[in-house]
Amino acid sequence: MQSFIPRTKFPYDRVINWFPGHMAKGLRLISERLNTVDLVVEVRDARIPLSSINPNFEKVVGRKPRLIIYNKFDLACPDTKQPVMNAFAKHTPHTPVLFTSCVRDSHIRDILQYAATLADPIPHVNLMVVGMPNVGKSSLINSLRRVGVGKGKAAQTGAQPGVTRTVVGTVKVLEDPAIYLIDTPGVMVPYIADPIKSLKVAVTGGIRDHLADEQIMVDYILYELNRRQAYDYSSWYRLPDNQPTNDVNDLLTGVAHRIGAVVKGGELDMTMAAKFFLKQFRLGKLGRYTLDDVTPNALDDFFEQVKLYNGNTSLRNKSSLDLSRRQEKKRAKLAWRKEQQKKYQHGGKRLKPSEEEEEEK
Ligand SMILES: Nc1nc2c(ncn2[C@@H]2O[C@H](COP(=O)(O)OP(=O)(O)OP(=O)(O)O)[C@@H](O)[C@H]2O)c(=O)[nH]1
Ligand SMILES: [Mg+2]
Repeated sequence: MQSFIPRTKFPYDRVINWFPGHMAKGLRLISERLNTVDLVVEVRDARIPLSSINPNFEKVVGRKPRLIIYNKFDLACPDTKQPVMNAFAKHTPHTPVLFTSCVRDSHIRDILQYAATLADPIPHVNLMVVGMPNVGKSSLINSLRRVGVGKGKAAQTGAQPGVTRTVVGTVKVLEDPAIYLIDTPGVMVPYIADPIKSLKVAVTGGIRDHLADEQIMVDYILYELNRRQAYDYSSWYRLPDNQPTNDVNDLLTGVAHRIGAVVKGGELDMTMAAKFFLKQFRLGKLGRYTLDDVTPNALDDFFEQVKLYNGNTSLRNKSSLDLSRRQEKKRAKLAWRKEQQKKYQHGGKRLKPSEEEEEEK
């Protein structure tokens, strides 16, 4: 072990791009539905807090009040949260950021609580969930619905990206105040210029596996594990002398033997081994890892280069006078309904106005 020196670089120059038609259409529909939306919930992947930012959303939804959710935090390195929160507080102080995991009800309650605070000026809160593919948008909607109104799945989810193909909704996730959600298809950046960035998105499941070579993805994970001296894989997959390796073929040979991935003639099935290893990584079985550099300097550099929208779009700052006509209409309708209920109901019995007037006398 002492003599093992991990690779310090991962040379990779192929850009993996994926932007099928349903994404272009999805982005258009998101833009069209925006005027009925009070808050955009942009979901990102906590394992790649920078690489899962889609600059397209800045253009399309940037000027709407927005809540940023870093989901799948159960799979990311726990140390990711603080530096990322600090960087956002410094560079985009008007945009709230939460780290969540769909399986943690307390995280889900935090989102509901935040959305409920908006119900002060607005009677019905309409939320639209957007984000890159496979970050957990639909899972989040199902979790919000389960925790908020105790109801079952409303949105289809899946381990591969591209499950939600069109804009779907609205789904009620809270009764009082009334909160509704719209699900949208994951939208990829049409062209990712940085090859490593595209590889990170693929490794975390944002790009269809057949477009990114599984063995290269495993090689990249191996490189990242070694960099962190996370060498447990060498004993789990019984590598020679339990020694770590820089060679993906050594790793995949160990994995193939361990899971019995053998094809006709006794040859090892390296693709099956790569798929298995990738799945283990994505399920968090190898540990919690963040693939983007989240040191304060790297975060500052990122914010210098990429200008994220930082307008004060917070709904909390809006007085009722600032509300849109649609919201004012909703508010007036609700007030009218409440008034009618008070007027016509008495002890659960519906009274005619004249009867009630009689009583009032
Ligand atoms: N570990 C973990 N897995 C999650 C979490 N949220 C979602 N997932 C899993 O991630 C995968 C993708 O979830 P979806 O909800 O379908 O993702 P999506 O963003 O709607 O994906 P598209 O509709 O394809 O854009 C599923 O296998 C979920 O079970 C989370 O917080 N933690
Ligand atoms: Mg979905």
